[in-house]
Amino acid sequence: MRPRSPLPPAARAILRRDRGALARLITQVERRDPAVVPTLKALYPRTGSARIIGITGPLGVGKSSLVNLLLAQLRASGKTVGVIGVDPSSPFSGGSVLGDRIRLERKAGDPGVFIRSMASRGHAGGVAAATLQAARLLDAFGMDVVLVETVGSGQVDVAIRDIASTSVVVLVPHLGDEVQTLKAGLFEIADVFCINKGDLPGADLAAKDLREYVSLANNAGRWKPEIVVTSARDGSGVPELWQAIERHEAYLDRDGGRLAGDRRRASREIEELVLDRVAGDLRGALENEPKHAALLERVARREVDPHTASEIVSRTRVRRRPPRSR
Ligand SMILES: Nc1nc2c(ncn2[C@@H]2O[C@H](COP(=O)(O)OP(=O)(O)O)[C@@H](O)[C@H]2O)c(=O)[nH]1
Ligand SMILES: [Mg+2]
Repeated sequence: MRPRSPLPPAARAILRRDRGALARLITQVERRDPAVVPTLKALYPRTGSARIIGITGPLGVGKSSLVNLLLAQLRASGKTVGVIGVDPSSPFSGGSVLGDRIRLERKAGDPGVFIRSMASRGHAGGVAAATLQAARLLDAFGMDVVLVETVGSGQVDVAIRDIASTSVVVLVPHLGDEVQTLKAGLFEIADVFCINKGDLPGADLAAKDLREYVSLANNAGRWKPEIVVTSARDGSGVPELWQAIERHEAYLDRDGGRLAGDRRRASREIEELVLDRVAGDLRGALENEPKHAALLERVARREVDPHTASEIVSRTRVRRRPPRSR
């Protein structure tokens, strides 16, 4: 093995718990600045102790309100907490739909809390990747818990499984549109269902329906999603919500699920990174390499079809030149 190189200054700043450095690094991650990569590499071995909890579900169900209450409760029990809010953005305007920048007030000067709102512009995969790196920076920074609120954008919501060890799906009593959302894959990712706005009529019925739904699912021997009714208006059920999250976390530790989950997440992350790299390389090659220029020309002239061309390109790209020796 190579001797360990000294930590990059930005990585050292994170380990010193420098909040300014943390904010700057998250911005770099958000902009996909390649300069941040050595820091991310150096910090990776220092991560893995934070509990990363995803809070997801349709707009307006009370996710931000619940995050606020969970934050207060966790701080009261002495835990340090990072919060990441992923904003909804309109694919048409590229702007924020409701300007729903997370409405959380950090208790002035509390060093045990770091709140960050991330834009969700760009493709879902990119947003998820940036969110994962931001959560990991908060982990390296030393936060005990990282709460990640994702909003409304189905793909990002589902991608929370590739970021968080426990995913909470928040719903409200009158399931209408939410049923559609469930079909879109939210049901499969839930470790805990939270029926919020329990102060409104219908919460018990919704919980009962959901309980039936969960009991029908074929998950023998595996974790059965818990169902908790909360009201962010009066705070009821919030301690029970956290207990359900903790039970799931304990279950992961008991049955080797944490390592399995981390392995699955590693596979997804590496896949994304390799695809990014390959896509970049390939685009450059197709546009710049003379041998490909001739091929593109032939495809344009209908002498070769694009399928055959893709086979030719894949074959030549796989046989890579070995790295030059120094
Ligand atoms: N009645 C009631 N209203 C709530 C509750 N939780 C949140 N709300 C309200 O629902 C609206 C949306 O809440 P918000 O936390 O922003 O939802 P988010 O979009 O899921 O983050 C706000 O007006 C909240 O005051 C609740 O438990 N009961
Ligand atoms: Mg919100």
